[in-house]
Amino acid sequence: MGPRVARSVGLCAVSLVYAPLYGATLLQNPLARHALSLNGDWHFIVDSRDTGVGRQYYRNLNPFSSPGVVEYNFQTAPLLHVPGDWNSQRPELLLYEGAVWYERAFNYRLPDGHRAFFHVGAANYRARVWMNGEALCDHEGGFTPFDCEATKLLKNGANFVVIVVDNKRHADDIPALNFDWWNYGGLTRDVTLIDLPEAFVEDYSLQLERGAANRITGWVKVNGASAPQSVAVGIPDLRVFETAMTDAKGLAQVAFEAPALERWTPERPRLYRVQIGSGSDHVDDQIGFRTIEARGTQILLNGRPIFLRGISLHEESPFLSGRAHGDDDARTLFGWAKDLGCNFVRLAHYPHDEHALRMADRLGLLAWSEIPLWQEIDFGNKAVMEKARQQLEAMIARDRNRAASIFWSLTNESRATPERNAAIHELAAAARSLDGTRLLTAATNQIKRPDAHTMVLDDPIIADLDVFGVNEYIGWYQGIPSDLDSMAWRNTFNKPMIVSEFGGDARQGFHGAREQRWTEEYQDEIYVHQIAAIRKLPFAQGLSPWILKDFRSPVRQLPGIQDGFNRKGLISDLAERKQAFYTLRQFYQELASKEETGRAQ
Ligand code: GCB
Repeated sequence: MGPRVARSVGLCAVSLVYAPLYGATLLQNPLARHALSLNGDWHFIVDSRDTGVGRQYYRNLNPFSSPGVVEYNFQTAPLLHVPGDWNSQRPELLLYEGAVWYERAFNYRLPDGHRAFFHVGAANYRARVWMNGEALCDHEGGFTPFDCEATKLLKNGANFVVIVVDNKRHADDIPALNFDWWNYGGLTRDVTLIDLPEAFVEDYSLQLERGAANRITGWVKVNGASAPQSVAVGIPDLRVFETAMTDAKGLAQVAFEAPALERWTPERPRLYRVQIGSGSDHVDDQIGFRTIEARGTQILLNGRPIFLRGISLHEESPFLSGRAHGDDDARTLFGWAKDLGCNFVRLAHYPHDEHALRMADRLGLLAWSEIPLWQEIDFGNKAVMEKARQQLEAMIARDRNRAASIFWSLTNESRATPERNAAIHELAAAARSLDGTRLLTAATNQIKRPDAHTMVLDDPIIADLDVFGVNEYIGWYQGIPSDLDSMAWRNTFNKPMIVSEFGGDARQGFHGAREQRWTEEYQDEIYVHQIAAIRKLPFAQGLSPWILKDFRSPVRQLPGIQDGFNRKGLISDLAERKQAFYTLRQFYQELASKEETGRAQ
């Protein structure tokens, strides 16, 4: 569906109405497709008064050769690099929240009978696209990809594309008005133009069946075929070559044994080259196979109990404090996590870049992915929950072939209202119907404190989850670190728990007594007591303290300490390690060597 755009030229501000993408095409594995990369420099115009639609910026007119008054000119406008947020590229845009128009010209020739899809890895928060001056598509949601078929709007030869990206916050958005991270705007992930034959492999899912050592099941979806198609799935290293026929919906089911399969683990993250084809279309992927289950209070990877030695992280670049993207940022951030001794990362608080999940696959890091249902969301509002469903669906669809992805997380620290409980119940059902092979989780801080020494973990949404995360800030927002020593934790559900957040702010290089807040010593003291408490909890199956690296946040303004950064990082924004990094590392090294000994026995 095209955007509804007012056509009058003028100064009037036009507020954008966005059509839902739900049910639209979402290409599996866009990174492996034959594509023209549109990454690079784009011209931009800041539109703080929303006049660009009225002034028809999307037509990309030349003010010196067009009739009438044209008060813009992309050709002489400054440049922004894509992928990348605008905030960290231009000092004057550091705090900007509003619309920015992007324009880029390119040469193109689509082979006869082929189809072209305009792919955007992410645009925060709303985006509307015009191809050669014609409306192409809209998207809402700052961290999920979208693909718009542009076949009919493309020309052989010179083309141009215009996109307006708008990161204004609204109460009925996801996330909503307030959140503790930087609202980086722009085309923050890859932009490509993908060339596909008339009928092509749109999507596929291949998973190791639970409880089975080497049975792989899944499906392949073909788009654009008028009759049933044969699809082929090959895994050369396993001597697998299977074929199946598509049904009326274009879906072909596959199931086969792979006797020689080596299962993916964090220690040996074995990925197989998987070839999927139908007709003239072929796509290659790198897929690892493993199972993940929850049984009682345990988490089982490939049938064996695993303890998740984790860390939380925002998708913020390691050295520049802008939005991270691509392989290099992921390799650096995850490299730090590996150095800390992690086998697990909590990717907070929104779906991270596809490159990051693929890097986690390669490096052997299990991953928790979440949608940004962060704290105050309008759970009673059906339109908002429809957006939540779309973001959940896009996250699962994109990453369902990643061995690293083990958790879909539904919310972070939302209040336990009846509306929220009902909404999460529905989202959990939706997630299970989209992917029955992963575990559902959420991070809750709805903890009852009947007395100073007891925490009751009974958030009603835990009933809908397989594993629950608890965010608790004892020693920082509540009490002092030694309060943890005598704390009783009551798990009212017979389910595994992860301490999904704990921590405290420390300015790297600021030293003092262990009782003095904001020092590295105080942060370390929190870690010492938290680790001691977690050691005693039989149902704790992991932790992902808050957080790997200091990150920009507009609500952290303590001068000389925070200066616009949340300082709960184990590593500063300038990549310097704090004391607590080494305390956590020591704990993780001890756990890893015990695990190693256990495996050897
Ligand atoms: C939390 C939130 C996280 C914040 C953190 C903090 O509980 O989940 O987004 O950044 O606390 O530092 O307060």
